[in-house]
Amino acid sequence: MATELLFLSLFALFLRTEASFFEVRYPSVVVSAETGGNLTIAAGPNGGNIYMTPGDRGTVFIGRTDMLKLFEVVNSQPPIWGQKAPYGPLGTFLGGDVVSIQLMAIDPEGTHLRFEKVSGAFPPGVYLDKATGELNGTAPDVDATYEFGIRVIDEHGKYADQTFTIDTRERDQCKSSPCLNGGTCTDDFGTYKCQCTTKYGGKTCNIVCASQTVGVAFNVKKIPDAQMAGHYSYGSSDHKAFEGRLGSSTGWIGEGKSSWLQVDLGNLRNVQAVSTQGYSTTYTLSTFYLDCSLDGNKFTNVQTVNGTAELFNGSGKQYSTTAKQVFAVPQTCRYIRFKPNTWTGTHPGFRVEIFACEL
Ligand SMILES: [Ca+2]
Ligand SMILES: [Ca+2]
Repeated sequence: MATELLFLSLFALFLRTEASFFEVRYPSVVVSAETGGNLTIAAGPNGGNIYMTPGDRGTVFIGRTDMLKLFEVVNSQPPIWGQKAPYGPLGTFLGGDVVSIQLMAIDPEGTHLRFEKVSGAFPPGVYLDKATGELNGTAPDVDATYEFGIRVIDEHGKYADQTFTIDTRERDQCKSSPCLNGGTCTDDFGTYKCQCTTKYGGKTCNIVCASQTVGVAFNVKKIPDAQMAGHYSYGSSDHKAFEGRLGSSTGWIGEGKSSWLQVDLGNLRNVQAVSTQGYSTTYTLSTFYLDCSLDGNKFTNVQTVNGTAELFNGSGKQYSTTAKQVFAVPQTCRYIRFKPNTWTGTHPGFRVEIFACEL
């Protein structure tokens, strides 16, 4: 021990005096420095080893490189996939099914793993959690096979790739018989379509069209003012077409039989009924015809089952009473014209609502 201290003291002395050369020889080790700055540590001639042993929480640096860390990285093994190799089918999912799959991999060194997609495509609606390796989402409603490559990477940058597949199958959305009231179901991708019988409409044929207002009425006004027009209005009167709304305090007044009040529904609809009220004791509606048009240009009259123009009833003298009239034959129309035929008082004056389903 005393000898070791002596050598260390000598070593320090050489450094303090900025020696350009020194050489320390001990029975089994040589430490030498040259003027050029090279330092040699050599084991002695008897096959000795050289050990560089850091403290419990220390390490060994060469330059700025942590050698223990470097060896850890060099020796680190890539992660190992737990799934079938080299091809991993992850399952078959019906459209709309919840997809929840944990990709399994381990690192022999036990470092934290992250996951990345390196090729292919996930099913639309399915996503990878890069931190946990979970695939989550909802299976698309199509018959398809999705193939994708996932790379699992450890904290040393070592990685392993694996290819997986997910199969999806289209679900029969008609299986639950969603169409009501005699409607016919057609399956589609992610949805279904109902072909409703005549009187019904809506996604599931749950709407009775003759009870479904389009919203002309004054307190609803789904039909904007600009979609109402009057022809041959009374004395070019102050009463505008848009006043002809059921429940309005005023109404639309026409000159006579050649006058009409038109409502543009904005799109084609399955029209099945109308309601009217008169305007006042002077301006009423007793009977009327209806014209229907797909394009606002060519109009045809709403007919009975016999093919003759159907004559509808208003409320006549009971002008404030609402008279509802259901068509004998439902019509597909965008434009509806109310054409007064008879009235009490001096002129036809009235307010309207229309009942229809969206097509
Ligand atoms: Ca590793
Ligand atoms: Ca389907």
